[in-house]
Amino acid sequence: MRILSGIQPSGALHIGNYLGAIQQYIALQDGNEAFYFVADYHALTSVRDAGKLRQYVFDVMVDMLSLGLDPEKAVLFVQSDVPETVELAWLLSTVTPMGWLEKCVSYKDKVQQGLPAEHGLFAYPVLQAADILLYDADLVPVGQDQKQHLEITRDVAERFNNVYGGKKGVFRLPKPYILDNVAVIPGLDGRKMSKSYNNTIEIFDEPAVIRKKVKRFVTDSTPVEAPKNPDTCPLFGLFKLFAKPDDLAEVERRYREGGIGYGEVKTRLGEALVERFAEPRERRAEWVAHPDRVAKVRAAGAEKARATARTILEKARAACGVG
Ligand code: AQP
Repeated sequence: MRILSGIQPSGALHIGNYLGAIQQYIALQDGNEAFYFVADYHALTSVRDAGKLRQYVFDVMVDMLSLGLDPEKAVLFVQSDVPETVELAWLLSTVTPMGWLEKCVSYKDKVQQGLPAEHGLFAYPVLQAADILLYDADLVPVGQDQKQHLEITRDVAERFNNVYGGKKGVFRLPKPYILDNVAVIPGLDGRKMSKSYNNTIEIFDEPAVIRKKVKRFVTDSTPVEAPKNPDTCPLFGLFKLFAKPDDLAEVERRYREGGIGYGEVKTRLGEALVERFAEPRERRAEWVAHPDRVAKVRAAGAEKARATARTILEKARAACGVG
């Protein structure tokens, strides 16, 4: 199967990105044809400093490599190394009704948060459709927040196929791959973990910072000795995703019986996070010390991605009569 997904270089990656997306990238790189990219064209909608953007692109490449994405198995590339993407975005734009974009929740949210109401932000789902359709993807691993955008990708592909595709169609219709237990990872304040809500725990923060941040996790005021419901507690929900089985069973039992305070759970979550990312942290230091190796991975990825992208773009150009 062909797998495709991307991550914006708009700041340090957080554990919502890891659980909601990168873990699935890692699982799917075996036995599939996987393409994973750093979405720098997309990040231009929020990052307005060239030096910062370049640094973030490097950081996300390094993060992906350190967390276990393997350039021998998956194509790792940077979106803007494949400029064919923006040409396809234009072709798709010409068949995308305004109404489809106007109903996008993500655009409305971002404008409400203070981002300027610019065309790039508004047309973001069309660029995303181009990212996906350009690689004939079957499956797109993402978090729940991307579900609506994926639906638009399918609608745009279908529309283009209907207008230009003849019997065979030009584009394959991709499916989202969203795992229920990690679809929406809560942040420190209980809302979706998100850079723009300032409620994130960064994967590669220093261990001391991770331990301290976890302490900010918002909980209710149930006293230590009172029973608590682990099924509805966001703190437990996160702990569950990182704890070792024995620790998990013990904490769950003490939740139900009473006798565990949120402070202890936060401490244990902090430790579990530090432990989980200890090895990737070491690998990360290696990659950062060798930017030439990162550049090599990037160049090789660009070449492979571009070769695939060109074929599909040519099909689309021929179908609509340009070029
Ligand atoms: N809290 C989350 N739970 C589950 N999945 C998540 N993802 C992001 N946050 C969560 C998934 O991570 C992938 C990459 O995300 P992105 O690059 O599109 O960044 P984002 O979704 O824009 O991340 P933020 O932190 O929420 O950034 P802002 O605040 O700028 O919008 C995607 O698959 C996403 O679903």
